[in-house]
Amino acid sequence: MGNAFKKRPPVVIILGIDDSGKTSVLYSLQKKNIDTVQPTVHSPLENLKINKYKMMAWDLGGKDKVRNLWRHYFVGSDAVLFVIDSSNRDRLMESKQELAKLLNEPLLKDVVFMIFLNKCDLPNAMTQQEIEDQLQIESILPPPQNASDLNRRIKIVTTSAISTNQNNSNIQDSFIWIIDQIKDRKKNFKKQLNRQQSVQ
Ligand SMILES: Nc1nc2c(ncn2[C@@H]2O[C@H](COP(=O)(O)OP(=O)(O)O)[C@@H](O)[C@H]2O)c(=O)[nH]1
Ligand SMILES: [Mg+2]
Repeated sequence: MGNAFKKRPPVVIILGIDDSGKTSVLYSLQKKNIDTVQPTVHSPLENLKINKYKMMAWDLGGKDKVRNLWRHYFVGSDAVLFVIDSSNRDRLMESKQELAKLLNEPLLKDVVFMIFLNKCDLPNAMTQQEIEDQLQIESILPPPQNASDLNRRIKIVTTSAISTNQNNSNIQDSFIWIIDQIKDRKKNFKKQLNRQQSVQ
């Protein structure tokens, strides 16, 4: 009998405040795979194919009023892709606040976090260093409770959803990193489980 749960592709939720470029990032990724994906009308749940791997992505709304709906997607998600508009200095703190909430969310404690500093093609975009100085990720992470908290899987990259081959491969590589991290996490989890069972 097939195990539907085990076989399901990894799920990523794409979050971030409105206008950061969440949908554009997804589109840019799909354009790259135009030969392999079926033409689909955009829906909140998109099926992706990254190299040989299947993945599912929730592209959720980021307006203030609908952000409280994000939590309904936490259970069952393997990764969060958090998108920041690096050209918008006025709203960087708003992004930081939302990111801090997510990083402190117990249901997301073990998921992989990928942070896109998007729109890096714009001339007024802040550099990664500038943004990291303001985000101070270390300061918004909850205090670690155990070893795995110390090794949270978080990566920050600059991206542009404007279609060029270089941008596409950047975004593509980031998704491959997400998939690798999810696989690694599952492997560790299985190892732990085996260890616990052998002790009992
Ligand atoms: N220059 C530039 N514009 C972008 C980029 N990503 C998104 N945009 C623009 O930003 C606006 C918001 O993008 P959208 O994907 O709808 O954002 P969402 O609300 O987070 O889904 C649109 O006008 C996009 O064309 C980018 O990487 N570079
Ligand atoms: Mg959108």
